[in-house]
Amino acid sequence: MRAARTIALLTTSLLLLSGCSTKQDQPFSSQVGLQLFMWPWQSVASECEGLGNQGIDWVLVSPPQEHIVGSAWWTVYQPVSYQLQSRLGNRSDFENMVKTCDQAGVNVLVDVVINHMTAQDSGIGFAGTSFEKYNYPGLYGPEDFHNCGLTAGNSIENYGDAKQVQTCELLGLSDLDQSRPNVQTTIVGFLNDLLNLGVTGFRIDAAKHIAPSDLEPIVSALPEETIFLLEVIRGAGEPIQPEQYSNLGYIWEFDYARSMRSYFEDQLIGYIDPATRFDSYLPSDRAISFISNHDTERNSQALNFNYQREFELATSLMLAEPYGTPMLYSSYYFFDYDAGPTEENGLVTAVACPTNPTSDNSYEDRDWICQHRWASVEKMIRFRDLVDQTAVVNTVQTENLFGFEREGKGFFIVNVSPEAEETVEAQTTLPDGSYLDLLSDEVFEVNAGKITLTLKPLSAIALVKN
Ligand code: AAO
Repeated sequence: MRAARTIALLTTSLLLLSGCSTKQDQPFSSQVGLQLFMWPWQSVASECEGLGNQGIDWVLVSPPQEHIVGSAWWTVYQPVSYQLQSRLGNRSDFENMVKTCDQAGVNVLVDVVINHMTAQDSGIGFAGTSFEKYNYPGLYGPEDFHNCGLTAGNSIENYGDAKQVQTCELLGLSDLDQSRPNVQTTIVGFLNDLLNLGVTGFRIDAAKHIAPSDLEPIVSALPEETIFLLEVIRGAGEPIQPEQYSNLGYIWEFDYARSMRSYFEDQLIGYIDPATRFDSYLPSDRAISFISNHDTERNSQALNFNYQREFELATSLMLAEPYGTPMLYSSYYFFDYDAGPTEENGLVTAVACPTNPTSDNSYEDRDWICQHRWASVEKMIRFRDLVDQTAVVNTVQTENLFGFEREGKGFFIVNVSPEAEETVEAQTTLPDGSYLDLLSDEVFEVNAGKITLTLKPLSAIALVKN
């Protein structure tokens, strides 16, 4: 399998190069990623050293290609050309970011928009390229787009109709026909250009809207070690499901993020069945687990900055449990769906994180939140590393508490109630002795296979051997 070979290749070459073991030796599924939504390249570069020290293995950056002009964040999801010139920076900024991150041990994955181009009749893009909705000089002409003829405006109206989803226009965006060899070649050229600049892989935006048989030749044309993360949103009862794409890459499990919202915001953690919780999800080694992304942050399907403490605790739970490859999320505060980050002279201004970032901070419109800098994140990545490869045993569950032992190595437990403090006596196979809560630095004792844990409202404990 592609992923397995990637791991072997990476491991061998890194071991040869460094002569020692590094975090990058870990299989992709044991790594931790971070989406830095709308962060300009220079800011990502400045952040990478800290990220490497925190134990973050890869960052996912926003689409880098020339896009339509406008202040809404989503202009970057309407490509005009594949020149690397955007409100997030130019080609040399991008190249420098990839090099700097690489030196810090952080891989760069890039969000690429290859399903479609723009929804505008005509215009001039960010880098000055003139275009029409079905004509992008040097790239695509009218014959390269689907004309589904299934709906009045050629736009997707019904997600229950697979043909509409994969041949009509998503949100009125001109829909590339990836079954055409010249379209495949052009897309592969764009992706190879990014790989030559040193990126490790891609998020395929709107992958659900490209038939797997049309995506496969693109994936196959790229080097075997390329990482693909596919956006195939799970929709109940829809004919197109993530599983149809799982041989092509890793896929975000949207039901994971949705469940985290219901556990924390709606406090439904007491009602889950831990034994069957992941049964309807993608297999763990194909899944990206996440608490939110830039879409769910805006559409109420997931936790967001309005539930900061819950977001932080959900992130801790995600890092504590062995489901999927976790992707953290870092973003800016907003009131208006469309609001992009602040800009100067058409470029997104450098990210300024709060001086003391915690989940208790308050924000003004379009302040950067920098969720990944909350102290608990680094601590929970440490917990994750220390308990790596251990099974989940001795689950604890009450109406407000959910916890488990990572067999013989650690114990994690969270209280989702904003009001109730609760104490439990948990059974454990952790050897008797003292254990450190990485989150509070308090010490707990395991005695005769039992441990007493008191959790304040909205809090967690993450124990490892002291
Ligand atoms: C902007 C304007 C539009 C305008 C358009 C063109 O906002 O009003 O029509 O320009 O002028 C981003 C922004 C868009 C923006 C677009 C273009 O989000 O606002 O449009 O750039 O600039 C579907 C796709 C999924 C897609 C998602 C938004 O499957 O791929 O829609 N996400 C990606 C990006 C996203 C980006 C694009 C794609 C386009 O992450 O940021 O758009 O490049 C169901 C389906 C999903 C479907 C949603 C759409 O989900 O299953 O596949 O996602 O509907 O609403 C329950 C259901 C679940 C359902 C969900 C809906 O949970 O169980 O099935 O509710 O929330």
